[in-house]
Amino acid sequence: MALLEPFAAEFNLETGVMEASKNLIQRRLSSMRGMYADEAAEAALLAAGDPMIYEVYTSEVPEEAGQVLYCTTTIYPGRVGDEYFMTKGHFHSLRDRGEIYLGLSGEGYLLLQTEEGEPRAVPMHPGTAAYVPPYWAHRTANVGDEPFVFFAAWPGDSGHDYGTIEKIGFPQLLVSRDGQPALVGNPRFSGVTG
Ligand code: S6P
Ligand code: ZN
Repeated sequence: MALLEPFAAEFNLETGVMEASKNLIQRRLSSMRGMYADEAAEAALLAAGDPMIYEVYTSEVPEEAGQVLYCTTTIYPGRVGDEYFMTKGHFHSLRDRGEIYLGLSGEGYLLLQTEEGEPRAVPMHPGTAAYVPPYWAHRTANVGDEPFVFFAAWPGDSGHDYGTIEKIGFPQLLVSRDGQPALVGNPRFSGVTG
């Protein structure tokens, strides 16, 4: 493993913007087609201009064992039908790699599931350190009216498996009910992986 020079990155706690980052990932609704339950609402939003759902400023640390990768994620406020704007979500390719999230700004939820489809949900606020244990798929959603911003750090060799979530979804949907976040069963959840 190469000997890296120590360094520091500055980022904005309100917006999540990491000025020095050359790696900005932008996810519009069109890049996550089919992940929201309400297909008619998705089609209407796509026709109305394809909203930005979330942005990720990533570190430039090598993706290898022993390194610690980090990023900031900014999920914009909004819903597709009743369902709050959210990330795609993933398992780590190496399933026994965990992760730590730190809420910086706004209000959100961390949604998780095991490979057996056992769900969990953790509310996140500024100052919440939410732990993603090894083996749990994870996705975040913005349940407030402002951008939801959080910092994440995870092992450099984790890798990302998006395909499993694209195929099976999450067991629970996070929706707005009378203006409050509520978890409901996902009727399209296709269950256990494999
Ligand atoms: C990476 C970590 C986060 C997400 C980011 C976007 O392991 O969990 O940095 O990458 O929040 O979510 P997603 O599901 O599109 O990668
Ligand atoms: Zn992750």
